[in-house]
Amino acid sequence: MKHTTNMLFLLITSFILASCSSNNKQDKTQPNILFIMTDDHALQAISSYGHPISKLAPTPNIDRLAKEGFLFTENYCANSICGPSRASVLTGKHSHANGFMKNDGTKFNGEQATISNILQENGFETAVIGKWHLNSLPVGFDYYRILNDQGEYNNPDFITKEGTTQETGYVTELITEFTQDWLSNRNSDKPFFLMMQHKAPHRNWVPAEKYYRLFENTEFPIPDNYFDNYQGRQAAGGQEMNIYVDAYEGHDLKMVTGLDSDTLLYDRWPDVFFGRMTDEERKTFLEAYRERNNDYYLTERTEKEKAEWKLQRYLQDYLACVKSVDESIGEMYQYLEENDLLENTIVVYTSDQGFFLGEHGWFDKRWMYEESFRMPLIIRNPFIDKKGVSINQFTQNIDFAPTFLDMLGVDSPTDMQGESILPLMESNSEDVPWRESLYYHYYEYPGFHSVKAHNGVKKGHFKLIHFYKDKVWEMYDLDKDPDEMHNIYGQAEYKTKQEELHNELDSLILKYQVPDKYLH
Ligand code: SGN
Ligand code: CA
Repeated sequence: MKHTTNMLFLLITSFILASCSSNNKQDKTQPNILFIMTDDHALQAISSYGHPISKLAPTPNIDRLAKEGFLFTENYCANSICGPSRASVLTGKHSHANGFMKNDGTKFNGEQATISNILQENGFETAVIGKWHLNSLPVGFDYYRILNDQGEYNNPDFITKEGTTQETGYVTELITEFTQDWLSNRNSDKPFFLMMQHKAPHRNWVPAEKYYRLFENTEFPIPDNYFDNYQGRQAAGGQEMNIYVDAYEGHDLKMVTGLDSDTLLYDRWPDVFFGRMTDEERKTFLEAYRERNNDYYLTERTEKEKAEWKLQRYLQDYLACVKSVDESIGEMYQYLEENDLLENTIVVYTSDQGFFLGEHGWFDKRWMYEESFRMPLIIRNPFIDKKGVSINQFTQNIDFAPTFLDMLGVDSPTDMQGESILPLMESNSEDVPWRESLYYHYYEYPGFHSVKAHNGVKKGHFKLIHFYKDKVWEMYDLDKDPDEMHNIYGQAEYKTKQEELHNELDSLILKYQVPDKYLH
């Protein structure tokens, strides 16, 4: 009897001690997820992926997540554009199956089975902070503080359940601050699922004031295919996303009307850029860019040199935006550490799709070509005792929801089309039976940047793309042609491979039940 009383006393004391050791009352064996998604963050701009651009603009804080976790080297999106990618992340489904196929004003149906609805029903505290861009308000979230539509870099509006408020400051820093505020004030009896969604580095690439001049003396490498002539690739010839043709000189490239001018050249959307700054902020901005803008007019340049100048301006601003994102990741890491959350919070880093950093002459995304099809994915999972592991299997954003549910111990609905990638992390990934091909489908045409609708399959190092409205096919051998410059479709030597890819595409269309009306 005495023994039992002692045991009971011990148990109660250790329980009290455990719950007093931090202000975080939740059971430590129950994981939380911090899901961080940036907007348009190219793999080429994350040092862990090893691209030469990122050597000049390193991302040490994002890299630390990879060093302490898993780097997915072959992760892809299902439809390389904002709203559709976000809808796939939330639902675990391809665009046709979740109903959000284009960024054309479609309203996301938040009542369907989403990761937030499911986790909320299963006792998780759910929140989304930052970019949302699904045209309907978040459903299944206990808390939201989201940007309006694309959001603004300077002094942006945020929407909460209480209404819209204009905040003072730089968007990346505000999102970090609001995320930490939520964590500090959350119901800490429950585990959380928190989506922190940065606007940066989305167009028009406005850096934080302290970083306006960060890369002003950095010459980034010019891609070999910057002056692509799109030979053999009909659809690529018709796009409107060329840095030296289509980028707005004032809005995107921050160019002014002449020597010492304070007026931007064609400021396409003053409301979201200069219109958001105070007079003082505009002045500081113009001063920071003055020397470089004057140099544009003081130095004679050929058309080719002007195009190269524009690439440098684009990359300097884009990477300066990334610098703030990386800093934000460092601040979140520190917050988790200081608040005793690092060892029971799974941190996921990704972007809504890939992005072109001058390859083919382009900015933007949308294509099934590698730069925009690929998505960064890094997961730091303290519940698995492995560090610095690369996973090279084909994963996709439709896998995110089933993976998160699996990691949190919640069943996935059977109609989710993605697969949990947790087994790839737990076992030796090479030994796990896994998919050998990926399905892709982009719908938004006509639309911004004039990229024709297409679908396709990637299998091994081969890719088949169908621009189905024009009945045009493309095929690439990525081992021989990683930049996708040589369309080998119809070439005799690839006949067998081509047939194999056609069959694979047909079987994926069946597997994912893509309605016939979307294939013509
Ligand atoms: C805006 C951009 C486009 C971009 C789309 C979609 N123009 O329309 O360049 O492709 O958003 O971006 S802008 O001048 O208004 O920035 S997405 O991230 O929402 O998919
Ligand atoms: Ca995007």
